[in-house]
Amino acid sequence: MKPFDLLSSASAKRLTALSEAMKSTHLKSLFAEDAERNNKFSIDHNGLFFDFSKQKINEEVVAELVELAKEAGVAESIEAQFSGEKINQTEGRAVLHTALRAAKSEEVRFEGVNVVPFVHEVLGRMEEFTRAILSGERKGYTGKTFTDVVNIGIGGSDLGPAMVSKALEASTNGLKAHFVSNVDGADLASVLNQVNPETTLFIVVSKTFTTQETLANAEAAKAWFIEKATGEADVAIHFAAVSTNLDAVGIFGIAASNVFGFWDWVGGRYSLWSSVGLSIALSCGWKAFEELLAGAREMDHHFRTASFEVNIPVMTAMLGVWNRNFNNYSSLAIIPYSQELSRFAAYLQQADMESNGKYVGRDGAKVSHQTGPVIWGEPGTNGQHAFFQLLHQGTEVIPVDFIAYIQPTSSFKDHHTKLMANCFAQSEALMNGKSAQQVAEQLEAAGLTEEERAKVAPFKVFEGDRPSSTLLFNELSPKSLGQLIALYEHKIFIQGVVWNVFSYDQWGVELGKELAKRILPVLEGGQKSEFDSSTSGLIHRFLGSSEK
Ligand code: G6Q
Repeated sequence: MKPFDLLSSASAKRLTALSEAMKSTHLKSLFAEDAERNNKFSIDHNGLFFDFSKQKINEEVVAELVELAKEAGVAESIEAQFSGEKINQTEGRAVLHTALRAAKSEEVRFEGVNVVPFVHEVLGRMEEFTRAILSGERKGYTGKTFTDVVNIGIGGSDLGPAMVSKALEASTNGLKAHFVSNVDGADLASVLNQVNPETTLFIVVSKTFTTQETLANAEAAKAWFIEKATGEADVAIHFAAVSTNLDAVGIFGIAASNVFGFWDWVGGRYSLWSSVGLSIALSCGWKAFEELLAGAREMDHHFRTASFEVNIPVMTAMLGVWNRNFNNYSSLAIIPYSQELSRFAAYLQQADMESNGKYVGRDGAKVSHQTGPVIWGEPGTNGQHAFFQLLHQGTEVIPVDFIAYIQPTSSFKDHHTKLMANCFAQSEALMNGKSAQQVAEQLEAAGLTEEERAKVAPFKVFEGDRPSSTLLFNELSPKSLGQLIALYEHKIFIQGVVWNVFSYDQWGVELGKELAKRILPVLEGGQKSEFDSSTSGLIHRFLGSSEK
């Protein structure tokens, strides 16, 4: 497929003109002029209501964004990805996380071979392992039933499982999950302080099994365990591994029956659906894991078959392109009104920024347009008492994705009503703002004199006209979570197509892995090496102080 140059495309030129024209129209007047606006700019699909009517768009903009998607070859790209083409060209790999959630009856071919039976073979082993652990059939070295699982991994081998497990643990049954990722020993120490070696299962998760942080944590956890247990033989009972590098796992000393593989056509940050999700299955139960996969599969089907106008991932992606490239908004806030999704923004930050935070186009030359925005966020209402000030009155416009659920997840039903009132009020306020006249009336009603009013009024005015979308699900369940994650995965993919970047490599991460390896031997005292004056200054100070 020939590289797509966003800014020289015909639809981009029209979108630039439309964005200029839209500048003089306030979002609230778009609502005032059209009673049907919410119906026009929303998609109701299988338990999810996607409301994008508070985006700064009109019908012409939407039609042009759809045109742009067509011009960029989105339909062809979707088919190329789903059918196992090696679209990750810089690593020479296919991108088939969708095959991980394919039904047993489906066929997904990679290099002529249907991979679905391999996927289901591993799923079958995971199910059996999960069942044996949760039923108490497999016990710890002193004969006790397992109570805790510690996932040792980082990046894609941590963020997805940690986010999902946190989101579903309260509504499901399984082991208590802990996640150790950082090579800061404080991370491991704090988890080891909470668990009992007799009843704890460790899962070392590393696609490559070469990642410094994970190997350091795994070795330390193993040493801690051996010291507490009756000997090295107990490692076979308490340690499992997930990796594509089975040789390295063998050298580490994990029993082959406790090793779960996956494939190089699964990117780290897209791997929670594979055996990387073993800690999800163990902490939430097998049924929940299966439902998570089913939810993602449902979204895959919608993505692959719905026409662009009513295709939630495609529309989400194209609205993001509209905001990034035609309105110059450089970041996107992700605000779930759900405490269970407290790790969702962190998860999405990796999925999105590691995929599309790239300035080199598919032709190897620097792109001439903006690519991935900064993704960040925290759950509401907490965020309201922290950074929402900047969303409402900061000098830069920051679009927001609100994520909310109609059904409460706790028995405190009144809390949920309050939570939703806050969520809806925030998107309303960002859109409407508060006019000088409204402020004047409020201040007058509060009894302020004219002089007092004049003094304080400018600070209390909100321009509004700030865009947001709301993803309103019926309920937070494994299925709806699967839908949500798959939705964003597909959004990221489509944006990569439009921005003409390779979304599935991560050379920035690889760089980090290389750099520390050069400095570590110097800090360990054995080697000399040349650095810039700042780096060597920091090294000398570290060595000087740590020697004292
Ligand atoms: C994800 C990235 C990265 C990776 C970690 C851990 O897409 O490649 O976050 O997941 O660096 O890598 P390993 O799983 O190989 O330890």
